Amino acid sequence: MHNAQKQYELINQGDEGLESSSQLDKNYILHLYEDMLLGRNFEDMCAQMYYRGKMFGFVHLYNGQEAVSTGVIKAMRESDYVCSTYRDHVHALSKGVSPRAVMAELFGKETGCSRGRGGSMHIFSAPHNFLGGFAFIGEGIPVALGAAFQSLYKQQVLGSQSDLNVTAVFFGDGTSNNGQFFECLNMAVLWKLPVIFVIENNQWAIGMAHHRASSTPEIYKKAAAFGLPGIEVDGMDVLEVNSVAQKAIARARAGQGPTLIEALTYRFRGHSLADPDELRSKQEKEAWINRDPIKRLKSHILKSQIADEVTIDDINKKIKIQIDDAINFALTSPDPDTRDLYKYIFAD
Ligand SMILES: Cc1ncc(C[n+]2csc(CCOP(=O)(O)OP(=O)(O)O)c2C)c(N)n1
Ligand SMILES: [Mg+2]
Repeated sequence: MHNAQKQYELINQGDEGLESSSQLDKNYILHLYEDMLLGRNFEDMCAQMYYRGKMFGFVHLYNGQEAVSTGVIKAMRESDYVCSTYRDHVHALSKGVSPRAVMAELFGKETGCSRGRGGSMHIFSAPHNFLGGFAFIGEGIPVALGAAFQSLYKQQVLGSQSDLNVTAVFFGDGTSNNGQFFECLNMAVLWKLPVIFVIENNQWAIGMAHHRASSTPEIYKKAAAFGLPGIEVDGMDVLEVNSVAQKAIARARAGQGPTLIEALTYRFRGHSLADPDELRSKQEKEAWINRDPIKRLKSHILKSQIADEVTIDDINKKIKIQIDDAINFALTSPDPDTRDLYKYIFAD
């Protein structure tokens, strides 16, 4: 996986999207496809398990938005940081947290990545530099700034010779109307922090249409007021997202400061599994579902003869095995011991 990433970093990138990807490493494209498929299948299984009563509280699924997680996070290194939202399962999977550890967390089991104490909205994994999982909107943005600041501090003040680590923070269109976003844009530019603001503009904040809630619905344009690059990208095209992310990451790593990426995307399910999803029109949903990022990449792979149906099918089978394994692991894992109720509340 890391090799495919390294190879890719060396390749000259075009930014015209799916059609221009012929020079991209084929294994890397299949790696992106596999990651998106893992996210989709994982979330579909979550829905099944939720309705069978295996999960508690709110569960927000990521179906439809996979190209954003995969495109950005697969362009990053293992040592880089990611901050997410309550729609966090798939970001964690892309960052390398195992499906077992995420599923067990959703089941509230001791083997979960947050020891079963967090649940769906609080996926966290220190070994993967995956900093959450936040229930409050916008909460991850200042945390991401802190992660980016410590990376710069290590280099500039403590004299570290290693490359700057980059932090990507994901959040929604609705969240971009929140004050923390603007404060953090200001500070990130002022201190040239190695951070990427990734706005997943899925057009809705629960039942509020984005164009009804924002003074300037084109969120990327707001970057200009703070002096950082603001880039709009087709969030249903993983190769385009990946190309834009590669450039933003290279810029951040070189100490040139932050970038704002607005990815235009759509969630294929309701806001959460408790949402009957009655406010969005059938036509709107269908138009976006027709642009399904996984189907698009699959047809590109076949059309460009990057791989054949057999290879695609093998990836499918591999993912299904992984998901079944995650479910069995979560089902058979122990609940936290009630005697450990106060464990992990304070640092040892
Ligand atoms: C500080 C805070 N205020 C309000 C809420 C309630 N809330 C939960 S999700 C949400 C909408 C967020 O929409 P968006 O940022 O577009 O993300 P999406 O759900 O579309 O991914 C709101 C207002 C919250 N979680 N936190
Ligand atoms: Mg939204």
